[in-house]
Amino acid sequence: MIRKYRIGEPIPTDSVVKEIEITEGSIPYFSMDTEGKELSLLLEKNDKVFGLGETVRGINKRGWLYSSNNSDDPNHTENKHSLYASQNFFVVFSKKRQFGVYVDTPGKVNFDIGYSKLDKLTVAFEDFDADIYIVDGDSVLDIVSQFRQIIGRSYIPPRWAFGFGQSRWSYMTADEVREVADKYQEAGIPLDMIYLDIDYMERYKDFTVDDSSFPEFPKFVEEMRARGIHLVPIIDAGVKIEEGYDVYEEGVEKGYFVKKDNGENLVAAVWPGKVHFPDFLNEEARAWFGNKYKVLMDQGIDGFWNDMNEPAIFYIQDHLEEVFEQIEDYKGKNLDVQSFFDFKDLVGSIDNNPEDYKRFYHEYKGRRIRHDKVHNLFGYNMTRAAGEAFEKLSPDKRILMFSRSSYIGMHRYGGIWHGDNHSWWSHLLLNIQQMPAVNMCGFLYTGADIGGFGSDTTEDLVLRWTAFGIFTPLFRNHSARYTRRQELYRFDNVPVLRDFIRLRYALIPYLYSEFMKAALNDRMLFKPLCFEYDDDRSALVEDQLLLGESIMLAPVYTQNAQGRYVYLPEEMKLVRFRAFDDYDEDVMSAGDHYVRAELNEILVFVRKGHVLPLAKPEKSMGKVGVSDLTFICHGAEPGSYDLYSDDGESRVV
Ligand code: MIG
Repeated sequence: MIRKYRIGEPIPTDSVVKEIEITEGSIPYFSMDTEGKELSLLLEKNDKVFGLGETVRGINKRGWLYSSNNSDDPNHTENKHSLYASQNFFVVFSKKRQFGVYVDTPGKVNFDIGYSKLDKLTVAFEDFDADIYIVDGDSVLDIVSQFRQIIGRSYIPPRWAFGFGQSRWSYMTADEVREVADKYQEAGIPLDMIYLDIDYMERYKDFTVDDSSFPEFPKFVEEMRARGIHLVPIIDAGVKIEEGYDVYEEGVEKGYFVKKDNGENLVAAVWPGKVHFPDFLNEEARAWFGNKYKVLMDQGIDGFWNDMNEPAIFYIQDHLEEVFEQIEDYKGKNLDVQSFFDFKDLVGSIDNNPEDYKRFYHEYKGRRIRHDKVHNLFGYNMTRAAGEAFEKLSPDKRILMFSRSSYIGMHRYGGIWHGDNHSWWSHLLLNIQQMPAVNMCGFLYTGADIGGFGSDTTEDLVLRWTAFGIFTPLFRNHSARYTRRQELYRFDNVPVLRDFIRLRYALIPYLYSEFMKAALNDRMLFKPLCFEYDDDRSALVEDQLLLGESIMLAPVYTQNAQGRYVYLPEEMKLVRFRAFDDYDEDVMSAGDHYVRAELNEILVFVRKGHVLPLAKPEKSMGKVGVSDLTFICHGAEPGSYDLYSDDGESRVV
């Protein structure tokens, strides 16, 4: 049962697609403090709080302050409060009680979950306007499914997007991209996608291709397709200000860019230098921008990633000018310590400055609204622009789309990647822990940058991270320019990595079936153990996940480990994979076990009464079939597994 309560006059977000009548009266479970502008409830000792999507820290969110305030922050350390997303749904549960809460409001929301006081949960938001949905159900999974039903079906990518993808910020030329394809081919490692970062564009202009470094682009796209590889270009939120550039000129002429108080277009700076931001919240502007993807689709492109859409801002022109003026005051003066820090701050706080989000306005649903009030909807609506356009531009075939920034509702139009992580062991664990939380909020097609984006990676980290990554729907190795190169063929353990990637392809019948079943039935793909097992121990496990109906994962995520402790809530069959056709099996009893896992081994546990189908790996997704399967069974017959299969590209109605 879902009840909807309204506080004040919330700005609509279009995240909930089902009509639900407003219930009058006080919101269950919470007490409301109108003056302090917060809702609060007391947590009991055994209450757990799961959800909130892509956030820092563990699966159980108790013990920290999370702030929904979409931020371009490339350092996902545990002292942070905000990452790129606002996914305001969580579930409170223990054996005694369970309920879900969705806080639907487009501005900043603070979730204090046992931070100020260990046993208190408060939800606070500045303008006290929100729709609050309270979800009651028989179990956590039931609560999540009910919630997912009201927000609409999750985005379904083409089947090829379950292949492996290689990316790096700094593939500068078509030849460099060819080399990546060649090296993968020589190494015998399957590859379905190569991602193009901002360097493919002509001076970072959206929907352009640099003709000198990527000549005859349609031909190049075609050449790569013939080798089984989809090129997936990036699109940024900012549109370069440049005379003669059609996107800029049309946007200005039609008034589709966000505006300042005085009605002028806001001038900001990002990679292209000075830019305007399209007003994705304005329906007409959204349709216009969405249609631009056609320029690249006409050249054979069938997948994209949307970046910098928090929006990330290097500086705002007006702010920069203010800084230059103020800097004059410091000239020639003897700076004391305080004025030195003020001076430093003046310049240092110019990018992604929260105050700058108050300097521009949107035309949203017939009203002019200051950006900070709807900040968390920006990336969502950029991706919605693409998603809505794809339905018209490509009515028959699914298009790959995922975004960095998000809000619930965007899950209908695209997936997400988990942003700029680092090549740190702690971020492998974070990747594991974020998977169920984003699923709860409707995001199924997701994955993190395998091997880590920032900082220099290490071979063992790449091995362990790839060993987990083979299970995530979006499976992409990506890294930042100037960091150590981390394409898989560069490491000594190429044969091991080849076997890992081939195992991914062998798992496709299972992974795709489970993904499709989750999408079509509003279910989760990755679940914490306690969503299915109600013993007390399962509720404390933060580093193992159930994936689909048949298996449990226990990834190794620590440096120099040769195995790990694994908790089994019931008897399971351990499958220690070295390759799709090289593994040992061992039925293990419920309880705690130390399980060996060398760098070349991947642990999978098959649940009792379940089956894991395996295909023959192929060098790209197009060839992976669903006939000629082998089955790893644990107290079940092969025929009991419900395989989902379709052509993998037609839109699902
Ligand atoms: O300011 O396009 O998260 O994946 O490689 C950095 C360059 C901009 C941030 C993305 C990252 C991408 C990078 N971008």
